[in-house]
Amino acid sequence: MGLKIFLNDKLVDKKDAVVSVFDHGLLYGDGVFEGIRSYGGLVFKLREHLDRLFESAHTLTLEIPMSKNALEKAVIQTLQANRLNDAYIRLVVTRGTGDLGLDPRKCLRATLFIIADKILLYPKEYYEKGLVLATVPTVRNHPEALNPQLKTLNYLNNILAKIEATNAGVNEAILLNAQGYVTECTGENIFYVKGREITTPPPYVGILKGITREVVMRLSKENGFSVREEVFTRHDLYTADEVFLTGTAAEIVPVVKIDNRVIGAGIPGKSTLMLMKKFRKLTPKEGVRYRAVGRQ
Ligand code: PXG
Repeated sequence: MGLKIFLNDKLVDKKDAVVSVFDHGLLYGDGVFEGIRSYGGLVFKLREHLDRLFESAHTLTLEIPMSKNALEKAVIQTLQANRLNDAYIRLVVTRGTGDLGLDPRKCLRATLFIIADKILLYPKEYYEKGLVLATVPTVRNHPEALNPQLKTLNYLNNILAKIEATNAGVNEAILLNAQGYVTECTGENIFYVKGREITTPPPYVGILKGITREVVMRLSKENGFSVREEVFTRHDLYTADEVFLTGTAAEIVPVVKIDNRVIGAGIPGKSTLMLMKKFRKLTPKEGVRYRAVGRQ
């Protein structure tokens, strides 16, 4: 049995899961998405992901053709149809099919699809040895141009940064904003640890308000750290005890080198390792449970 995709209002075979070349998601990147994970038959923070999806769509005046409750059911239906207990879920809503002009009013109905598949985990060595990062020339989108808080289908800002990181021979990019403050990586938020303080940039510098970021801020407080959301520069990262990234795909991943400066002892730090352990305990607990299905 092949992969089943939820398209608009029903499950279809992968080969039938196609959208029009006139879809404005494709023609203009006009749409929104979420990347979600399930762990042992529980969709981690599904409600928070749906809230963010609806908020991004609201600002784009994009009407999602389904209620939040119906969408929650559709996600679970897709997981069950594919017999997945641990999965990566991609939820996409586009403006829909229109004409060759960019006017969204020409698109009568949004296109919605849900892909659920086995997760492609980051290599184990990223967690054991830590990542090497570099700041890249591409500046993060200005919040008054395309606010990074909107999780839209227009990811070229991030893709350009990723290309630059690859060209520089490092694992991941750090994007600064137009003022030179640290924002985030291409698909992860950034944190640094100094003593008993953990700092991450505030949303107004121009970042996606990551759901993992929120969880990690809470976990840090619960474990005796003071957590600050403050603007900072690369210097603060270079001189930190520890640096780590957070995201749905990455979870928590240590960083050991930035722009050729060794961070702390040059190995994953003890606070990062502690948070990674606590986070992994939490993932099969906080979210929406569904009936786990057979073996995978
Ligand atoms: N910043 C950016 C720019 C992101 O795209 C995050 C931070 C972390 O947010 P969450 O809510 O996941 O903690 C993201 C998330 C993918 C993929 O397939 C990307 C993300 C999430 C899941 C999958 O590239 N980005």
